[in-house]
Amino acid sequence: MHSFKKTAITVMATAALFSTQQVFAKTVEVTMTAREVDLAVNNKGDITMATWTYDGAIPGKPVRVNEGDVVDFTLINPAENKNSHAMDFHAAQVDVLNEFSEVKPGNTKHFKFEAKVPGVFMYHCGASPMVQHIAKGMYGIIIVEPKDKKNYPKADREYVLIQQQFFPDTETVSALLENKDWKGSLINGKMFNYSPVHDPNATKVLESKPGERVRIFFVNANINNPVALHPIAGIWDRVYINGNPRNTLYGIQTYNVAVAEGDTFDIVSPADRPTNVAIVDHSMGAALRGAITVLMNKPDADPKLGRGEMILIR
Ligand SMILES: [Cu+2]
Repeated sequence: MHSFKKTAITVMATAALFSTQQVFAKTVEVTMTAREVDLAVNNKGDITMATWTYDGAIPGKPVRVNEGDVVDFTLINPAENKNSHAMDFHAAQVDVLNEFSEVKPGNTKHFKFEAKVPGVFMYHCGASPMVQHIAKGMYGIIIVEPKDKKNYPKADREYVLIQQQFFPDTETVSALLENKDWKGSLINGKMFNYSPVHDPNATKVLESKPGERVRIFFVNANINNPVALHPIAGIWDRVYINGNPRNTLYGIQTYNVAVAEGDTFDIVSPADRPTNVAIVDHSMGAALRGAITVLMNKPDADPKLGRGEMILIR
């Protein structure tokens, strides 16, 4: 009797678990169009790059799903483009020769995958030569929200930051491979994008109120260099390696983000006073080329920033 009861409870609990998953799992349709356009990569607007992009912007739009969701993806490569393009979601477990294959101009590709592993992942174009497609701006982030949130406190604000090396000459692939002549660090597509302290033409910063938990979803889209991510005048409260709360570090000053890695960083600034933090790639050659982001913690922080669409400030 006792064992029957125990089994019955287990079966019921399992059924409840499955039904919960079925309620939350959904199919998320995502469509992107490859665009080959010139874009400014500095705040003044006088330095441009002949970019290849998803939907005409660097980075491509953030994709956000829940663990267990199915991503139903379509890539359109318009006939006016000169190059084949592709899509490689690091959150997918599929066939590189099938789902991730190249799409010629004038063609469209469609595939689905289940986002089984929670975390933050890079996506990028894998068309050949891949180094060139990434250096020209074809990348973004996919956030797979974890189901299990017991070790994942709710954030008050969330921001996406994606770093990329800028090469004025993206046509010489051999130079890209040798890491020669890179002149800038782009944060979400621009040098010193959110750093009016270092660039008088910068107009945007990240904002939060003192004491709020600010969560940074970070991707290193450099083609060659790791990123030493450090908050100047702060300490990372938590670093979730690969953005997965099962891999949590506490009280970290600097965390090294490998090329093509995504990590999540929480920072909680002092609650009793306004402060500023500069989020930098502490590799000086990258910081001084543009990898500095100001986070202002002030009582009148814009309530729209760090929420909804505004997790990525364009
Ligand atoms: Cu491409």
